[in-house]
Amino acid sequence: MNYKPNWSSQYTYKCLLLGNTRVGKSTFMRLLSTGNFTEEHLPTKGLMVHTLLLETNYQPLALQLWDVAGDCQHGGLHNGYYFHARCAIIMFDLSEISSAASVAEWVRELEAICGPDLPVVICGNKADLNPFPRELLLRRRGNVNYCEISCKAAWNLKEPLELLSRCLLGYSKLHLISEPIIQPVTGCEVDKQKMEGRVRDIRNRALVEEDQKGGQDGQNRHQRTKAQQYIVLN
Ligand SMILES: Nc1nc2c(ncn2[C@@H]2O[C@H](COP(=O)(O)OP(=O)(O)OP(=O)(O)O)[C@@H](O)[C@H]2O)c(=O)[nH]1
Ligand SMILES: [Mg+2]
Repeated sequence: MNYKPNWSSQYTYKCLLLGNTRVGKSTFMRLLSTGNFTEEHLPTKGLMVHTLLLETNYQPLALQLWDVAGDCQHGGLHNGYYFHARCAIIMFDLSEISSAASVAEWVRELEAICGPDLPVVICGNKADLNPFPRELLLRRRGNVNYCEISCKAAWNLKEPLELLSRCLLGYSKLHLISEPIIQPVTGCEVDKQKMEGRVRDIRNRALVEEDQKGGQDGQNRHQRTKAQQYIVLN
């Protein structure tokens, strides 16, 4: 058979979708694959996989999303799911502080199995709800990116995919040139300007990696003290 797919399997990447239960992992995957938003929370049992084909200004690639139960009762994540992962989206709920507090734990678990160099996007979902304001603090590392989305308002859904594609293919100016047209739930919207400012602020306040190693100067000590007032995302 003379079948030639228009992307090479070399450019197919397994992408883990991680995060606590109810943060919206399956909603995100369902939206991207069917365009439908579901109000109900149907806990994922075990695993769902969906492959997204992405067109970029450089070359196409495929992200194979692995959506697993955030809750151990429904299967949880076994180490085997992590094998051969090439990147990950760690999702949390912007209106639920405890889901943000778990992000660092998800990062640690991921790194323990896949190593520290895996491209990761930390993604706050439900930007249409009341996001908790300034508690988020990110540790800046080369392979970790931060973004916020709303599945319900269909806002910014392409950014996590774009950030991962840039890391995976190594083009800093890469952007997606096509995306599924997804309608927001009627009446659900986000204040885009406000949200974009918020994300900029979180990115700007990120601690540089040296701070984690415990520098001795006064400024680092000051930053570490301040950091204790925040939820540190990774
Ligand atoms: N307001 C709002 N609700 C959302 C959004 N995204 C998802 N939800 C709701 O969040 C709930 C949980 O969504 P799921 O996608 O099932 O969560 P999950 O992370 O897959 O949960 P598990 O499978 O249990 O790990 C559902 O009731 C969704 O309707 C959003 O952007 N805004
Ligand atoms: Mg799910």
